[in-house]
Amino acid sequence: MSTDTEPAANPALTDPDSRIAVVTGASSGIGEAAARALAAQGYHVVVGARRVDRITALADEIGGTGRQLDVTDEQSVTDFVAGLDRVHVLVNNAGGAKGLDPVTTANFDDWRWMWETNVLGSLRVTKALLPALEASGDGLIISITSIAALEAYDNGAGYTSAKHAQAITHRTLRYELLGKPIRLTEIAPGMVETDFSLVRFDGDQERADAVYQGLTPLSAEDVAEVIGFVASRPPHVNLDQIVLKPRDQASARRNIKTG
Ligand code: 8X3
Repeated sequence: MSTDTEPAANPALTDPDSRIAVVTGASSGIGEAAARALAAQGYHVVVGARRVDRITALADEIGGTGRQLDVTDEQSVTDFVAGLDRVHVLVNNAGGAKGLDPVTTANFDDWRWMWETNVLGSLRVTKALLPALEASGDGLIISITSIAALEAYDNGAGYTSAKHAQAITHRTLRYELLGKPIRLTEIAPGMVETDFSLVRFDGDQERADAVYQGLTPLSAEDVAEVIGFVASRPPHVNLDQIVLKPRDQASARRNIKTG
């Protein structure tokens, strides 16, 4: 099924027997791999991202639904969730890092982008889908945070503060939704070789490649396998928080290259 301009047009979305998963930031990396993993488990996956050509191709490939999504735009989120009355799994994956500057020279545009995507973007999508997650009778919210949600490091405050805020919002929901049929899992990856560093370094391929040279990072598929595991647990099992790093990385700033 390709890009869906009539929100409820795909019968899988309203079929009471189908299990629906929603993945944000699905045009590449962890989001794309997660969409594939969930589709392989039989979910009808609704994939969202700004790059409509990418999500259309992915939706075609996995038999899902592709819808354009900009998580920083309220109207885009409203359009994205239209007709989604029952959702079993939401993977909040959209987000990322921009820049690696000390606080003293913080770039406000970079900070705004990181807070808009990671924090407010995840909040916006989650808020919009909470009724559908509850209506499914067995909802699951997976937030892809980062080890940057657990640590502070030099020059990383724009990203670490945004990831901490995203994670705290997620963890707060775990308390506030207690008693409702919605599980919450935070997945906090370390180094994953995707376009993460390319975005962080504004398209500087050489600088991005250097991050992963000399060690073996996680792949998007490594993280997606964990997402698939979480989504395949029975409804009474809540995996609260999962931290995964490459063997070669001990913390955000310590790996086999830095010692
Ligand atoms: C990114 C984690 O370790 O690459 O979310 O800085 S790390």
